[in-house]
Amino acid sequence: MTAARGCRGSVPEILLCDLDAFFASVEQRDCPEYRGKPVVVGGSLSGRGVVSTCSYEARKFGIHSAMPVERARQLCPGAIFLRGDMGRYRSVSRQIFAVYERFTPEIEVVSIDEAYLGMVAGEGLAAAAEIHRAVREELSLSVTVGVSVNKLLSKIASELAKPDRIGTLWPEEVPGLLWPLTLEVLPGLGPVSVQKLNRIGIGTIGQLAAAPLELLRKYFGKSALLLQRSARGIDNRPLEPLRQAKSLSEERTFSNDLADEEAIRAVLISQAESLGYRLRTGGLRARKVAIKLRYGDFSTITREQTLAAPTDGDLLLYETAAGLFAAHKGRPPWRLIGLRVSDFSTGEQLTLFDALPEEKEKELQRTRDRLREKYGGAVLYRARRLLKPPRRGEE
Ligand code: TTP
Ligand code: MG
Repeated sequence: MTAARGCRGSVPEILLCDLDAFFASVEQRDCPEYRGKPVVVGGSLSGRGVVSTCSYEARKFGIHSAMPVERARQLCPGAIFLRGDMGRYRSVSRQIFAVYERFTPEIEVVSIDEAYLGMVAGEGLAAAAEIHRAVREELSLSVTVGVSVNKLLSKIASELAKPDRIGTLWPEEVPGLLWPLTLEVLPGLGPVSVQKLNRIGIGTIGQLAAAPLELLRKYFGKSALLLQRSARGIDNRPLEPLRQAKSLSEERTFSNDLADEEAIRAVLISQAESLGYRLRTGGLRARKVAIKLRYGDFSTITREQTLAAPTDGDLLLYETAAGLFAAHKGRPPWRLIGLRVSDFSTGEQLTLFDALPEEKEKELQRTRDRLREKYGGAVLYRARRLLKPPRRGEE
């Protein structure tokens, strides 16, 4: 790790900061009697639904995100089951991002508890230690920080270091540390791709790095090069602080074609919630909303609508998207659905990670509740399951 430090010299560094068992840790922090115990957050009053997350104590019983709550109850009947409080988690999230802001203006928000931070060459590790300490001392939470020179390696470094530690994975360590590991460690590689690779005799990241590109092309087409590059630790994606983004999007390819309109709407709800959240944390509003739809025969369309006024509200984003879907849905099945927002304005917006006024927080809560009432809690849980298969299951 130290040998090649000098060579790295002028290469900027990137941190990936990811809170440990985020929702569950907030619960344990705020309720001392939950500390040291298996805590499961998720589900609904009726006891159905899926696990959003659980404490590391609960993970020992085999419980994990996206697992049906009923199954979690079977695995650990004595666990503490909580429905969770998104308003509180969002406000803690803003406090965490406010800590990050003290270290760098270059922040790419990935999710409610995860962000990439751009650092000057040679400063990543020291900043990581400071951030780890500040989050612990000021917010009583534990964050894992991955440090490297690109997003991919920082992300892997943090996954390998979890929980509550700082991990590094420098490019020169890739052959020794990364190559012996199995494919699941590569972010973004889902179970279907892993199986495909296993079938052609590729079981480790090193084998993927060394495989003939032609062979990979046969199975992965245009993605082959990207796949092999990631196995070699190469990642040229720039850091994208929200303010510079021209558009934000989410899309989901289905491993099996979907013929169920309700499931498509469920995915759109989830995408609208996520994009709405990203807009709000960045103090942005979007005037244009577009959907991308791929039909059974692989033909793909995008359809856009311009709103009367820019918005950062989940409900309007969802309703616009659902309207576009209804108008252009054609015949089932569908292979992909995506949602994109663009044409941003900042107007009277908050600065990055300023606290939302209480009224605004309440309004958001009402919107979420309305969505749930209108479309049913189950539909939202279903969306989560479609969007987030257990852990790194994105395909
Ligand atoms: P993650 O960072 O994926 O998970 P985590 O913070 O609970 O655990 P760790 O990072 O230590 O592995 O997700 C952050 C939060 O997002 C999580 O606390 C709850 C929420 N979430 C869901 O609601 N559904 C999900 O399927 C996942 C994975 C997370
Ligand atoms: Mg986390």
